[in-house]
Amino acid sequence: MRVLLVSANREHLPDPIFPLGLAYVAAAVKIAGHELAVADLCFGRRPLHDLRIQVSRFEPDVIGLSLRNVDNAAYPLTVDYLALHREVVDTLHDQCTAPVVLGGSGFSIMPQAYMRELNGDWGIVGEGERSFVDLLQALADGRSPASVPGVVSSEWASAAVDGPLIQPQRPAHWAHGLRPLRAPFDYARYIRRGGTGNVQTKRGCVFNCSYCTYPLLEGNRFRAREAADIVDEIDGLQRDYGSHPIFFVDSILNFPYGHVEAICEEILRRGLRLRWSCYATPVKLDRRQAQLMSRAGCEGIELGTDAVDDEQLARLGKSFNADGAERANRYCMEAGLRVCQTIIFGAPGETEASIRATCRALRAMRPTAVVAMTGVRIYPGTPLSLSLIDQGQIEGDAIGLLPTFYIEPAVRDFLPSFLQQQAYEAGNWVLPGLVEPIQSGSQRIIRALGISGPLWRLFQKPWMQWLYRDHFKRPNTSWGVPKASKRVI
Ligand code: B12
Ligand code: SF4
Repeated sequence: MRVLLVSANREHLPDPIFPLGLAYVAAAVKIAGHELAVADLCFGRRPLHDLRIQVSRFEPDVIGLSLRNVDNAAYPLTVDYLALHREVVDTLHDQCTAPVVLGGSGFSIMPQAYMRELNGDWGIVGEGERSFVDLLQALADGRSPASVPGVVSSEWASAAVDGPLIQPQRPAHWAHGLRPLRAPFDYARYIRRGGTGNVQTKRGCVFNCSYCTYPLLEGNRFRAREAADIVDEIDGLQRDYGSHPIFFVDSILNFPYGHVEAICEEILRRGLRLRWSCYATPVKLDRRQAQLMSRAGCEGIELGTDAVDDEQLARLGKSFNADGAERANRYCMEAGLRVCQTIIFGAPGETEASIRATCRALRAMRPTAVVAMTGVRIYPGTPLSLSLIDQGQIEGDAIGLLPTFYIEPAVRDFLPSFLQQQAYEAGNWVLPGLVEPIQSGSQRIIRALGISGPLWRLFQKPWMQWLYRDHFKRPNTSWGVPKASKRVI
């Protein structure tokens, strides 16, 4: 079959992100023997025009459309990608009769809403490698793909909410014999513009943090690749595209204990000089782990701490306490790693006292940067949204594509200006949705100067703190930003 794979993501902040998931699907499609073309809408001034031309030239039998982001999950300056997604699907339907198959993380979080809203012909929830190839086979044989695990149909989407349960495919050895097919995309451009390449070493997360979608997307057990296979992939990337930093896209790289250690030891055994960064949890993060990561080229670690207050951590469903968070931060800093603390303010149960406690602790911890979210974006199926439905605070079908945030009523008025004051004083805080540290123009200049890697690392430089503080002189705080386009409960 002639298969066109389209990536709809045009977000360039914090960086343009190479469509790794679609590259995995592309690899599976190619191995299955289909004729393949890709359309990446990330760059280019007239993406829909270019897409139209490509569709009419290639004449696909089936189109796979990757929808990565629902919105930017930031409050109050929320960026919603639905209008773009709608335009892309309409363009595809106008241009040809090939069925459009929706997939990707954004789609998988709310498949029913997307199918209805975008008028997709088919959808695949979760991992696409096997399901998409099985769907292509069914279409080629003239069968309905409706019974393929993970596949949803337009009939399913229009049925009542409690339609048949979707069972995404989650093979244990998902990467066996499979490498993302980067060649048809412009990976080199992403490195130039985005600063980091991306590699996945395992799927899943065993934790159950109240607001988090990752276990829903990838399953709640870990399915890991062999260290040698991972390092082979990275080594190959450095040879093919020149030396460049890598971001490990795993939900958390440093858990279970032993996983990141094996990767680091393999990097050191081969004598590779790499630069990489990752998401990590404070759980079991000890001195040895931090030092090993540092020696193996880790230049920055984004610690999913969320709060530094015991009661608030318990309410968020975290598996560590404030002491654990402070210890993990200290071990990383002592090992020479740069640390970005990611924090969520305003989740259920938050009080002025817990906010102040977290801010005090962060001041004492002195991480390289802090990314602090105001409120929590609510997604279907998370422990948080289930409990809000249970308590009658929101209807189940109200949690969908309209960006909906929870901000604890007791701190709703106090939080934004307090956080801005903290950020102003600290000089190294990022408040997504409140005060952006960087605009796309400055981002392009920084990248053109050859600065690669996660941009939050720049906060170690006093000039960056000074520049960033300047933003507060004319805060964009947005208390007047469109209200109809989002909801707060
Ligand atoms: C790593 C990561 C980042 C890193 C990326 C670094 C890098 N260099 O790659 C950083 C920190 C920069 C980042 C930024 C953002 N991210 Co992010 N990120 C992730 C994360 C953890 C992993 C993404 C990934 O690469 N997965 C690995 C690949 C292989 O999986 P995949 O893309 O899902 O693809 C599989 C399936 O989805 C499916 N599939 C994909 N495409 C298609 C197409 C078809 C046709 C089919 C059939 C199937 C299919 O098959 C693939 C292979 O199995 C996810 C959460 C998660 N666990 O998924 C969030 C996630 C994707 N991010 C999200 C968001 C919101 C963002 C931001 C907008 C803001 C933010 N708050 O961080 C920005 C946007 C940046 C941009 N330019 O687009 C959301 C998107 C959904 C949503 N809620 O809107 C997610 C899901 C997290 C969440 N909150 O729920 N992110
Ligand atoms: S927040 Fe991190 S540790 Fe918690 S469930 Fe999500 S990915 Fe796992």
